[in-house]
Amino acid sequence: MEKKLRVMSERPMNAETPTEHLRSWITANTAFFSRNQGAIPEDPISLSEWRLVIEGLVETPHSFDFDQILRMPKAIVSNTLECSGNGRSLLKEKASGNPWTIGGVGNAVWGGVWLRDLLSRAVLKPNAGHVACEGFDIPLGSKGVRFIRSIPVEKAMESTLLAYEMNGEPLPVEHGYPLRALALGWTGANCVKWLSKITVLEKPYEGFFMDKVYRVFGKGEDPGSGRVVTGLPVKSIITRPLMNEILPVGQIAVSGAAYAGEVDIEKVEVSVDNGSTWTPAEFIGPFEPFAWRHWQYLWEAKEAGTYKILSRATDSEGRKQPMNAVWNVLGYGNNGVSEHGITVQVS
Ligand SMILES: Nc1nc2c(c(=O)[nH]1)N[C@H]1C(S)=C(S)[C@@H](COP(=O)(O)O)O[C@H]1N2
Ligand SMILES: [Mo]
Repeated sequence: MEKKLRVMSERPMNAETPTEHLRSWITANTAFFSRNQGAIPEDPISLSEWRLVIEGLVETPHSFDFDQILRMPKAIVSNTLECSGNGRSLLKEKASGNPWTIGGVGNAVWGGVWLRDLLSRAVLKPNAGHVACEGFDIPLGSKGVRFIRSIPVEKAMESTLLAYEMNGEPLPVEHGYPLRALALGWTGANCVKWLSKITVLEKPYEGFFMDKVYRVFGKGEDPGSGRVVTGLPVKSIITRPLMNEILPVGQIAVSGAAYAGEVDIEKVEVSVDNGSTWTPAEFIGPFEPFAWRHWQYLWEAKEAGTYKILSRATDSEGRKQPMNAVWNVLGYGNNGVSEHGITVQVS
């Protein structure tokens, strides 16, 4: 594996995509960020040993082998995956966790099967309310807690893919080989890698990765009282120019990406005077549900000086990025305009 990433920790492996690699609409597998609570399996599991068990509140529990999955109707969808903590290090007040800048995000075209097709075969019982996904990665903590996350049954039946391909290649080991969940448009924490078991429950699964983390809560508050992270909030990032770049007077291409999870991006505006005036950017590249939209703004920089460039996205439900992010203890969901601004020198 030859990765082009900025490594934040080796064990577990947590690494972000360098900004230059966020400039293409598809993020190359070799440049895609990597976020892990446990150890990435050293070797790919043998497909003849692998099974996906479906149990709990279903009429007929199932154990699918990989061939059965491959024989099911295939779906190919784009999805921008972002870690809940992306942007954390840009918050004005420090929050604990991996110091992501903007690179805890990437966009890929995923091939796989709809979770609904598997759940329909097993037949949900009437009291089915949540669907818990379990990964077979080896826990690193002393308590040995496996990565298990549940999502509401509505999300599982509507728009959750189980992916075995990423950008036309078999799902890479570090991204969950042979099969991972993708709750489309929801934060990475809802997208369990190395899937081995799905348990249908009445209520949300209770466990460390549901109750202690991936919740939005303030100082002195009980983590379990916080809102569980789900859909991505509306956000934009600037990928060109780079922070502190020195540029000649003249036309400067400002570009980036904007995304809002399950919702489309309606508009992106750019300010080169730290928010006094705003000009619409133009969209470039593909427009697909659940995927980011790339944009650019051609700025005529007439005078030398120091400039703070900001971008601000609005989604199709009229929600705008806030000027400043709402702080929380674990620093989730930083979509602040100001936090994501970049400063350049024009000379
Ligand atoms: N089994 C398992 N799945 C997991 C994780 C994990 O540690 N173990 N991390 C989650 C988190 S927090 C994120 S952001 C995404 C990251 O996916 P990636 O490493 O493919 O980019 O995987 C999610 N799925
Ligand atoms: Mo994450």
